[in-house]
Amino acid sequence: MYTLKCISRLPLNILTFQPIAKCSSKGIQNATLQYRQSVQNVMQGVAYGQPTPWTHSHLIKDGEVVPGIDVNEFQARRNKLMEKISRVNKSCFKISAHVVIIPSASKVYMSDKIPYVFRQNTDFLYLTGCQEPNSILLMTAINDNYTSTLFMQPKNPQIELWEGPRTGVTAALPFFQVDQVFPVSEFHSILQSFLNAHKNSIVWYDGANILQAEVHQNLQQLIKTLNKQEFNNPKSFLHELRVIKSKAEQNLMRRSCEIASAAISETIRKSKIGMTEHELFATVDYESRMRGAEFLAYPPVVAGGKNANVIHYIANNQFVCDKEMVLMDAGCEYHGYTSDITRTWPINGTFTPNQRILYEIILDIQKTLINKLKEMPSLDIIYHDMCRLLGKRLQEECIISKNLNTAQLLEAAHHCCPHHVSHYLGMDVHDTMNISLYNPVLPGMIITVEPGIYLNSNNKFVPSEFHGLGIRLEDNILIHEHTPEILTESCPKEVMEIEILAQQNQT
Ligand SMILES: [Mn+2]
Repeated sequence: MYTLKCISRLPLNILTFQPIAKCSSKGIQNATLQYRQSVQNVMQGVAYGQPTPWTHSHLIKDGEVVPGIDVNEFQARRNKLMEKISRVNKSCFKISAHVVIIPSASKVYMSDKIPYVFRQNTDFLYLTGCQEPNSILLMTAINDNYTSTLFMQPKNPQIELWEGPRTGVTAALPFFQVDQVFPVSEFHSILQSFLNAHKNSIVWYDGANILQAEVHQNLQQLIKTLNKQEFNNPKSFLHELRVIKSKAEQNLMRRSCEIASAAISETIRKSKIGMTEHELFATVDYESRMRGAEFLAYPPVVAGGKNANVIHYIANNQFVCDKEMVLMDAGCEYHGYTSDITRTWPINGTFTPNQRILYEIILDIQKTLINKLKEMPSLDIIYHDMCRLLGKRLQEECIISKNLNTAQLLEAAHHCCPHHVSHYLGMDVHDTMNISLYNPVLPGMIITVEPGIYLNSNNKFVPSEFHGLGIRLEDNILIHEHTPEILTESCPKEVMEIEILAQQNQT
C-alpha cells in the first residue's frame, strides 16, 4: 500500500533508482482497492490542485483521477507505452533500459501576472491525469520492470495563497498511484543517477516541443555529456495508443459531441437577420458551458456571407445580413475530450436556390463518405473520394464545365475545397497527428468527416452568381466494426430541419 511513510523511505532507493514496484495488472487491481481506501482515509483533509471525488462529487466519481477515467486506466496506459517502447527496441538494438520523460505544460502569461487559461500537455494528461503545471513524468523500463515517477511542485502556503492549492508531493503518490513521487527540484539528479547506473539506456523525450524551458535546457546539456546525438521521440508510440479510444474515452467523447450538437442547434434556433457573428459566437459558447463543457475547444469560425470563403476566419466581428448564410465551426472541450462540428444555415431561415443547390451537394457527399467508413478505408481514400465526388456533382448541376478532363476536374474540385476532409479527434482537436492518414481506420478511432465548398471571387471554374458562397458540414464519427456511429447525429443538417430551426426566432 502506498502511504505517507512509503515516501519517507524512498530516498534510500534514489541513487540506484531500482524499481520499487512492478505494475502487473493483478497488482493494479489489488493496489486499487487499497488505493481508494488509503486516499479516502488519509487525504480527505488535504487541498488538491485539481478536482477529487470528495471535493467535487458532482464531477468525479470514487476511484477516478479525472472525470470519467479510473486510476487503473492511467496505469494501463503507462504500462502499454513502456511495453511498446521496450518491445520494439529490444528486437532492434538489444537495449534493455529505457527512460521516458514527459513534462507537463507550464503556465503561459498574456501580460504581467495574467495567465492564459491553463491547458495541460495532452500526452502528460493522458498518462497521469495530473492537471498541474510544472510537473514531470519519468518512466523507466529495465528489462520487463517498469516504474512511473512523478515530480510535483511542493506545497507552498505563500504561493498557494495566490494561485490556489497544489496537490504536492505527499498526496500525489496515492492519488495518481504512480510508483514514486519527488519534488520537481530533484528531477535532474534522479535522472542523472539512473543514467549513470544504466549507461546504455535510451532516453525518450520530445525535444521538438519545449514545454518547460529549464527542463529542456538541462536535458539538452545532459544528452551532450552522455555523448548521445539526440533524444528519441516517444510521440509516435503515444499516438498509437491515443488514437484508439477506450470505452471510458468513447463515453466522454459521446458527451462532448452531444453538448456541442445541442449548443449549435440552439444557436441556429436563436439566430436571426442582423445578428453579429460575435453574438452567435457568444451564444454557442454560453450554450456549451451551460451543458457542462469547460470551454470551447478552439476559437470558433463564425462566418457570415462571404467571410465563409476564409477557411480559418475567426475575426467574428461582422453583421450577418438577410439572404446570407452562417458557417459555424465550433466544438467544446468536456473533461479533456473535444468535439468539432460545422453547420451552415441561412440566417433568414430559407436557403436561396443557389445556396440550396450547393448545400445539398455537400450534404450528399458527406453522407456518402460517412457510409463508406463501413469499408474501413484510410482518411486519405476518403479525401480523394471527396474531391472526385465534388467535381462530379458540380458538373452534374452544370456549375462546372462538362468539358474538363479527369485531371482538370480534380484541380477544379481542389480549388473549391482546398482542405482535407478528415482528421483524428480526441483529447486534441487535431488529435494524434503522428498517425498516418494512409492507415485504414480501426474500431475505436474517432474521426471527422467535413467536406466543404468555398467559392471566392477568384474562382474561375464556377459562374459568378455562386461567388461568395461558403459551405461546410462536419460530423464526428466513432468507428465500429460494421456501422460507423455518428456522435454528432443530434445536430440537425437536413435542409428542412435546418430551415425550420433557423425560422424560429425571426421577427
Ligand atoms: Mn475539424
